[in-house]
Amino acid sequence: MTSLPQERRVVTAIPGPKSQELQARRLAAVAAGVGSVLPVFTARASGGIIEDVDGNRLIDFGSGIAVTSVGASAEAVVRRATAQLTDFTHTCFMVTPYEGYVEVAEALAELTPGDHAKKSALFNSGAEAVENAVKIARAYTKRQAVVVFDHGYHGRTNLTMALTAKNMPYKHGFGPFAPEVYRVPVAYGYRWPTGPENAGPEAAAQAVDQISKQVGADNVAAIIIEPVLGEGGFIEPAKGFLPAIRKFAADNGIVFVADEIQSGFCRTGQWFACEDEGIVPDLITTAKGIAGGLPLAAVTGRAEIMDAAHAGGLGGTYGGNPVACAGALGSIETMKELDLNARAKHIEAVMKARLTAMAEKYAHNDRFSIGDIRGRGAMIAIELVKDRTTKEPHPEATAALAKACHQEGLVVLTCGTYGNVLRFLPPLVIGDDLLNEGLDIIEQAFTSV
Ligand code: PLZ
Repeated sequence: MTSLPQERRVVTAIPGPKSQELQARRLAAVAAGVGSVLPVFTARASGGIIEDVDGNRLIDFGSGIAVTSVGASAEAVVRRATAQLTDFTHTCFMVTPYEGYVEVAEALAELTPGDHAKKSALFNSGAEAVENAVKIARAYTKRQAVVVFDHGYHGRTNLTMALTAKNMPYKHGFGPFAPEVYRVPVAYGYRWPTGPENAGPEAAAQAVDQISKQVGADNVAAIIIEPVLGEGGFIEPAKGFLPAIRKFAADNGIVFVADEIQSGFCRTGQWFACEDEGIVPDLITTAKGIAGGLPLAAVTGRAEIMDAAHAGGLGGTYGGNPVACAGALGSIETMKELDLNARAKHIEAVMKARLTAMAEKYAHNDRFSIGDIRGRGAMIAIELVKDRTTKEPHPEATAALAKACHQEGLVVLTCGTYGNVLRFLPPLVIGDDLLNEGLDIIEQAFTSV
């Protein structure tokens, strides 16, 4: 296990000379289509710190896109994965199974919402989990259509590109896309024309109307939604929206799928973000935070739906790899032991208080404003606009703020359909000192940009 001093340290320009050398090699050898937010090459990472090859220590407000919630080298993850590596690396669960896979499925049945009988199938990536949720829902309902939402993100494979809303960079030039995918409005409170208080019921009514009139409820196999939309801008659907859509699905025999790949596993201060409004999904997709950085994903749901796919219809060579399963068991153990849900809520309180003060302080900045502060737990974002009245998105200021943070040794990410959302996803184990220092850097960026 790596144990790094939990202190920021900037000793070179960022990126430093060794990172720049590696970046030159990388540009010659790695395809241009694979980008990096910050070309600082990692040497070690633990807790809230990423140490680069030049000896800089960066504060991590990204968690490798919401993955390393327990830290990037959590003791229990490393211990269990190492023991598993020594025992065996792979047999393929479809050839000769092993206990770790079953234990992960049991843990998922215990942790996901609802007390009905549940089953799981394990995969390698979030996109693969979402694809399989669609396969399962189609097998169960014997219907084809899939409904997704504005600003939704579900992956980069062919089917999940079709499910993802945003063209650039995810879909542009990569079509044709899978058929029978229909997109309907989501209750984006900040940008809802009649105001956030009307967004929930109005967006739900529009979505239901479009599904009923344009697709036909009887043709719909699945409705897939992120309970907090991630890449689309950390949009919490306005209250009442999710329950209304969930009810419409139940009333019409449609499989309701919560994509909790980014929002799940303590990220929002609950095991799953859909619990916030008491939603019990039929199927739930998980990945990212589940395994402390090892590649693992799952579809979990009602046993009768999960069992609808014929034997041999689901799977893959590596799905539920034993080392990744061991990592997941270590990650879940850590989340319980350290009560990371409580920790996420604490992070929310600290961040929102500081960001609210910053929004007021910089309200009269004539270059940009914080239009909205939102998110739950350690999934917090600010939406930047040119003007609070027109709400015109300000992607340039967002990029400049992110860059200013990077240069001071704080890893932050952007997101949003309009590229104007600065998002914060610290590891849940980050200490208060680092958290506040990160916020200081963000505040400094507001004055320097
Ligand atoms: N569903 C809700 O957030 C992955 C991807 C970033 P994979 N999000 C980060 C990028 O630019 O590729 C994600 C998600 C939700 C599905 C996925 C897909 O998960 O493990 O990346 O396939």
